[in-house]
Amino acid sequence: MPVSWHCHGSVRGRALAATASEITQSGRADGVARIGAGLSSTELALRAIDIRRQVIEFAHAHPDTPFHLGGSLSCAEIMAVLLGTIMHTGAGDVPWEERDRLVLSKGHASLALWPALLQAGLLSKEDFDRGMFGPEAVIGKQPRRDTSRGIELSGGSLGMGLGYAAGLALAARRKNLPSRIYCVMGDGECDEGSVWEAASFAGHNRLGSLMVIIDANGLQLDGPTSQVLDSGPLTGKFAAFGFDVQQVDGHDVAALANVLTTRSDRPLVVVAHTVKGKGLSFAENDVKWHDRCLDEDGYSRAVAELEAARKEVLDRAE
Ligand SMILES: Cc1ncc(C[n+]2csc(CCOP(=O)(O)OP(=O)(O)O)c2C)c(N)n1
Ligand SMILES: [Mg+2]
Repeated sequence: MPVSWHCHGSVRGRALAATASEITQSGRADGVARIGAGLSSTELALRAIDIRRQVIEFAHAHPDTPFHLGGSLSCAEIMAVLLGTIMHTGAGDVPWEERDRLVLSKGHASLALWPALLQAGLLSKEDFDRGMFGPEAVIGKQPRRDTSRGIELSGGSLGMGLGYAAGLALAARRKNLPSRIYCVMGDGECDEGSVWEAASFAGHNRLGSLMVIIDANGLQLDGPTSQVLDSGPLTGKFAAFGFDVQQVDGHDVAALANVLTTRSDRPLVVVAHTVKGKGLSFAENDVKWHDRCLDEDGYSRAVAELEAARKEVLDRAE
């Protein structure tokens, strides 16, 4: 079944890939401070809502398939900010080899990655129309590596992304490339031992182009992260491995953009405090929604709540 896709004015298909400056010029003059490549905080907040809307459209298109809704909804602002304003994606603005790379280590949140890649012009509407399952699909329940579309790593097995991202950062240094590497991880994922081997490697090598964003929503598959295996405080642990450490509200696009523009000769970890299931009142902070089907009633409520959130962002901008 083709996947229904949802987009507003700022979303562009691959064929219509816009450079950062084109997006700046097409941005609305809403008087809100402009960030990074030129999108305003209002535009980024709207993009995050578009991402959430597309997450539920995927689930609605496949009512019998459980999807990782909670962890996709919690990272919508992180995705919107990274691909909307922070990253040089290579979609027209920098030579392809010099592009920044996004490694979605928490690959089960791919439902948030697809609309963000669509917004960035790295995926197209046609890619969406190929569906999520079967040999023709380029998007799916977990990412399958396709660097030509900005899908830098196959995912699903937690704990693998940071080591890969550290390797990309070292390779970029050796090749003298300006690329930055962004690795998005879950807080539960930090229970994996491989994360700490990779962190040790990144700190030792002072991989300053590596930026790790932890979607710290406090929950994992079957309970609170603090109860399943408490890996906190993550800030102190990453600092001990040689990282610079920042904490932000992971739903505050301006704060996220601000922290992700900091530069140093050490890797950075941003602990982004988020709400699992963010945007759907009935799913927020409820571990039931980690991986679940969305019924018709849930879909209708979700659409209404996201439309209300959109209106609130627009009203605030006036
Ligand atoms: C190596 C490995 N073990 C177990 C799983 C099953 N699994 C999928 S998601 C998940 C919970 C992850 O929690 P967290 O990293 O906090 O993600 P989020 O809350 O953002 O969904 C688990 C255990 C997996 N994908 N990979
Ligand atoms: Mg979590």
